[in-house]
Formats: sequence, C-alpha cells, structure tokens
Amino acid sequence: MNTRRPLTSNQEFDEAAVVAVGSNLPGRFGTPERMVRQALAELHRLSAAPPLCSSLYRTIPRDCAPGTPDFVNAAAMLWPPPELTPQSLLVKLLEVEAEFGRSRGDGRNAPRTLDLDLILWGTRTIHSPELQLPHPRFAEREFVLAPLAELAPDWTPPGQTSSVSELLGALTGKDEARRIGNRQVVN
Ligand code: PH2
Ligand code: MG
Ligand code: MG
Repeated sequence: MNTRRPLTSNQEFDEAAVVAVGSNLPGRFGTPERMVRQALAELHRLSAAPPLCSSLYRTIPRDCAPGTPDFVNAAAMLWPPPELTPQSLLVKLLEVEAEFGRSRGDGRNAPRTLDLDLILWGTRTIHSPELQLPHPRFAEREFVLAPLAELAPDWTPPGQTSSVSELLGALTGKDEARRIGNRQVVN
C-alpha cells in the first residue's frame, strides 16, 4: 500500500523531488506500461520515505517524429536521502534508465524503453548544462502535469504563480493524457 497521503504542506514539498517517468518502447520487463510500473518500484531505492506514485497515463507524443508510439507516463515524488544532491540523483536516474535498456544516440525524442526526468526538487533552482531545475518546459506538458496533479495539486512550484492543478487546467481541452491504471503500489 502507498501509505503517504497527498501532500498539503509546503514544507513537505520543499524536500520532495519530482521524477517524470515515461516509456514508449517495450523492454526487459515487457510493455511500456510494465516498464513504467517496474521503474516506479525501483525509485523506492532513491527515497528515504516511501515515494508517492501517480497512476499511469497513456499520452500523445509531444515534439516527436510522426509515427512515434504513444507514451505511458507517470510521476513519482521522492524524498531523497541527505547524501544525494540533484546531480548525484540525476546520475542514479540515468543508471536506472541504462538498467532498463535505454539506448542513447537514437536521435532527439526517439522511442525509449525508459525515461526518468528530474523535474523539480522543492524550491531548488539549478541552471547547468546537464540539469535544469525546475525543468524548463514542465508547466506546458500535460504528460507531466496530469500525473503530478494527483500527487501535489495545491503546490505552486518555484517560478510559477499557479498551483499544479491550475497549470494543468490551463492546458485542458487537448485531451493528451488518459489515465490507464491505478496508483502504484510501492511498499
Ligand atoms: N517525452 C519527451 C518528448 N515527448 N511526449 C509524451 N507524451 N510523453 C513523454 O514522456 C515525452 C513526450 C522527451 O523526453
Ligand atoms: Mg523526457
Ligand atoms: Mg530524459
């Protein structure tokens, strides 16, 4: 069972890292849906408290070549242990991608077995070539906001003046993300 409740206090958000999870190629654990479920379970290792995991969504590819398969997307909130920095968490996410058979060099936004993007970490702001926090485009992406709105609807992330659910509401009508599964059981 996922024992954490949806977050309500900003103090909790301040310590939470948001990881956007995506897959649109089958891999060693099966379909993209199974890849995402397995990845959510794997993220447990990178959190000092049980992660909060969203439902899974089937989403229309954004900024991808014509014919790109639909994605399965989800979001997880982690409470990284104190020894992890944003950079070292990013390295660990890339390691998990590699374990899940992610190949790089297939071109921009090519189909992938697993994509783990560090989107937000509390109020932290980072602008380095390898990592930008908050992720510069997360507020335009239904495939990120729809799952995140399940976990932290009332959070106003750094750099925004609207809550996650308001940001999502500003995008609705495009119908790009459809929920396909229940919230992940992680414990
Ligand atoms: N990821 C991208 C580009 N486009 N579209 C959807 N629907 N889902 C994604 O995860 C996604 C995308 C780059 O990583
Ligand atoms: Mg991505
Ligand atoms: Mg990525």
